Amino acid sequence: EYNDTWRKQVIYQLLTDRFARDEDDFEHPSQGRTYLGGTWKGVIRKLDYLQSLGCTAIWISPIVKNIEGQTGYGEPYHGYWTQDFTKLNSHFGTSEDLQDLVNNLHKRGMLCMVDVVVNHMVHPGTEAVDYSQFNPFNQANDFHPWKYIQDYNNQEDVVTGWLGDNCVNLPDLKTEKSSVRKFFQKWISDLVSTYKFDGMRIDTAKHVEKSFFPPFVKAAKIFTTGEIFHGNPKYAGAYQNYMPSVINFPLYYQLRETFSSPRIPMFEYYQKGVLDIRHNFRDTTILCNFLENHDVPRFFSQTQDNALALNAIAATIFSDGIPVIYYGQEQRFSGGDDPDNREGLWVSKYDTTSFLFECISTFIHLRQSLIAKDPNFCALLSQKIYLDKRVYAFYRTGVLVILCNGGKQTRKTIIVDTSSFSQNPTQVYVDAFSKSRIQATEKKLNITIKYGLPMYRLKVNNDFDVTSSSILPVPL
Ligand code: ABC
Ligand code: CA
Repeated sequence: EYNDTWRKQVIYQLLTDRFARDEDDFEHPSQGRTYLGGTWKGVIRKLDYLQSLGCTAIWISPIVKNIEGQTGYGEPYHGYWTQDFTKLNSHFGTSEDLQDLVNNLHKRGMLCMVDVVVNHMVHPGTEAVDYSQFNPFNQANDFHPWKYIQDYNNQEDVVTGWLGDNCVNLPDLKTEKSSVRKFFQKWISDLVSTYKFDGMRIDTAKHVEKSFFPPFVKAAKIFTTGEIFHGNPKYAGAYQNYMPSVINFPLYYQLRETFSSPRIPMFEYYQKGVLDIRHNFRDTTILCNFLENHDVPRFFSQTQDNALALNAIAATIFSDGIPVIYYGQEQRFSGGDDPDNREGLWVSKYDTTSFLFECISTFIHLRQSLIAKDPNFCALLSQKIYLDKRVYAFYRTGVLVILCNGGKQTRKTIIVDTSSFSQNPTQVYVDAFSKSRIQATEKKLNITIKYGLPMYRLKVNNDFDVTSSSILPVPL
């Protein structure tokens, strides 16, 4: 079943235009609101890079033809401004290039998730929309009347209103109309058979009525996760009755508040970031967990502390659910709001020895070795083993994850009672980074938190092999 396959993945979210060009030119411009030349061929060239990071799936930008030319918000280098659903975005390459990309991924045992936009098309400016330029929805009565969303607390308004503003507005499709739905069902089914996609991310999903999704997901026959951009777990959780997975915005907001500012107490993180989410979603093991994406300021635009960042990243990689790494996170990018958070990755020279790259790679390989040892890892929820104002520690099938939001100054020792997860009263544990060992005495484990870092104490059975090199001492 494809949901089980996806639970084991680590997804790398990339913006096709910003990830890699046909040829490397590290001096090429890397900022702004215009196409900068990233392509599907470019992605193929960097699959080794992704594999050394440990990611096993990629999420690419929407692939269909967008409008051409400048608007008040630049060009659609991000791919979200559809003009023609039946053609590809030629800036990203040809149909063959896209097929090559998916084939190359599959050869490596990797998966491809495509971003799809069904909520709207695009229209720049304030004059009347010329619907005839759209394909196939080329008449006004395929769209809701032009009226911007005014009240985000009114779901009817959120679903039928238009996104955007007078600079660039997004004509809202009548997704409730049966001809529109029929088109999309056939469209997605054809896309999947032509390009062999393994998953899709549905853009603006909270702006489409829920009843649209079950037949759409069914027609696609692939893993589906929806963008429900909302911090409330009850609101977002409701969507899991209509599609298998959603992007975990409730966790995102808690991570930012816990590890950035105002740094809420860990008690609150445990309640809101763990328990409330479990309470409101039918299955947390398939949510897509992230710390950054293309719509929010990067973590390092708000916080400089590497220790806090590593803790937050560890939370996305080891909490219930599927980790998503946003391209550039591994290079410690620090752009703020859109478009600054969409830097060309080439400025990093694709360095696989940078500090964050090695840390993230270590986390990911650790997760994968845990899954390899025990296939139940993905299905089993984490279990609280310690909680105080600055530390929340949990156990999950072979690993102890100690999250601390005290920052890099923190040095403290906690005592963990091992009886709830280990039968062996003198079990030995090894740290994932330093490889140093500690041993429980009478089911009690003393764990020293140094520099506020998350320390991974693993059960040693044979020997635990973490592929990446040891990276301490850490530049804090
Ligand atoms: C362009 C410019 C921007 C400019 C903007 C007005 O217009 O680039 O600089 O600020 C694409 C492009 C964007 C472009 C837009 C609009 O199109 O990528 O660059 O912005 O032309 C998805 C995609 C996104 C994409 C689109 C459109 C949708 O991921 O990349 O944008 O296809 C809303 C939508 C969400 C959408 C997001 C950008 O806007 O719901 O689907 N993302 C609140 C609302 C959200 C809202 C969010 C951001 O703010 O609830 O609905 O997202 O505006 C918490 C609450 C949250 C709240 C936050 C702010 O606070 O719990 O609910 O979120 O406490
Ligand atoms: Ca809509």
